[in-house]
Parts: sequence; structure tokens; C-alpha cells
Amino acid sequence: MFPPLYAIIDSSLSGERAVAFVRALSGAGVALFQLRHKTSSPAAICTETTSLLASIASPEVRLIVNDRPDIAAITGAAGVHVGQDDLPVEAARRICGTARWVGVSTHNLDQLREADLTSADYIAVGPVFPTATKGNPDPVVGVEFVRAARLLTRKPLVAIGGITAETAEQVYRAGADSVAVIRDLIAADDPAARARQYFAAAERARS
Ligand code: TZP
Ligand code: MG
Repeated sequence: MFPPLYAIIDSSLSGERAVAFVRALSGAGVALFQLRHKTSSPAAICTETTSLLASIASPEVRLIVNDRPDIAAITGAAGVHVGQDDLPVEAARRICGTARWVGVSTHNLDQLREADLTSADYIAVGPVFPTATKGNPDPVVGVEFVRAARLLTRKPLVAIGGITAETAEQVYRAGADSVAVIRDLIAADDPAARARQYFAAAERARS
């Protein structure tokens, strides 16, 4: 089963705090993380990735690097996530190989159809809801877009953008295999407890 919760670490979290966050969430069962330090230097992203990888105890827990297939490969991370303006999926694949995941962001149905024809291991769609976390976000696509996307691909579908533990259930019900979340987890008093609320929402949506 594709991990139902994808926790993204943005620039607001680094060093020991990021390590503690990954430890707490992986202890709660979160099996998929992304490091998204958009403004950091390649050297800093390498260092951060290496320290997060060292904090991950289980081989079932994956850390994906945003934007940079070279850093994913060199650090031994589990994969890379590329956007529409990054290296294309197949270029990232050549760097990362088939053992690592390559995920891709899409924001409309044309991009989704195109991504479906690639070797991408999962397709992200969004922003599903308004978000203040991403600067200059693409237009909000809404939950209906997730439903439409579900009909167009059999690849794992990751919904992103403004999702909270309260709204996750409707997103899973619309066909998302996973929800990718930044603020709602990072800002939580108890991120592990918050993560468990997502798992409960995914269970309810499945039953
Ligand atoms: N891509 C589309 S929305 C978004 C990204 C990276 C930001 C998601 O952050 P949040 O805090 O979960 O809305
Ligand atoms: Mg990118």
C-alpha cells in the first residue's frame, strides 16, 4: 500500500528540530517524507538529507528529496520529487535509477495525462485547497480535480495543498492514495498525534 501520509519538511524546520520531527512521525507510522528546502544551497541540502537519513531507523521509511535527483542519488535518499519546471521525469530517472522513486507534481489534467505516460512512481496533484505555504502557488484545483485525476491514472495519486487532518477524509474519498502535508503537521503541538488523525481518516475513507 502506498503510504497514506506524506510529510514534507520545508525550510521552517532543519537540523535537530527536523530530525526530532522525522523521529516522532516515523514512530507514529509515517513512512514517507520529503525534504523541501527550496532556498538552501546544494551543500546544505546534502548535509540536511544525510542527517535525516541517519535518523531513519526503518528501511520501510522513505525520504524523498525535492527538486534535486543528483542529491537524492549521491546521499542514498529514496527518491526525488520534480515539478513541472524541474528536470523531466525520465531525466531524473536516469540519475536516480529504478530503485529510487521519482514523483512528479501536476496542476491540470493535461499535465496529469502526460505524467501518467512517464515512469513516475507517483503523481502529485494540487493545490487542492488554498495554501499559504507555497509562494506563488498554482490555481486551486479542488477535491473534484482529485476525483477526475483518479479516473485518468492507475499510478499512486498524492494530493497536496492546504490539507488538514479535518479535510483529509474527503480527499482520500475522492481517490487520493496519499495526502502530502506541510503546515498542518509542522505547526501541530503534537505532530505524531496529528499524523494518527490522518491514518484514522484514511481508514474511515477505505471502510
Ligand atoms: N505544492 C502545491 S501546494 C504546496 C506545494 C509544495 C504546499 C503545501 O503546503 P501545505 O502547508 O500543506 O498547504
Ligand atoms: Mg521542484
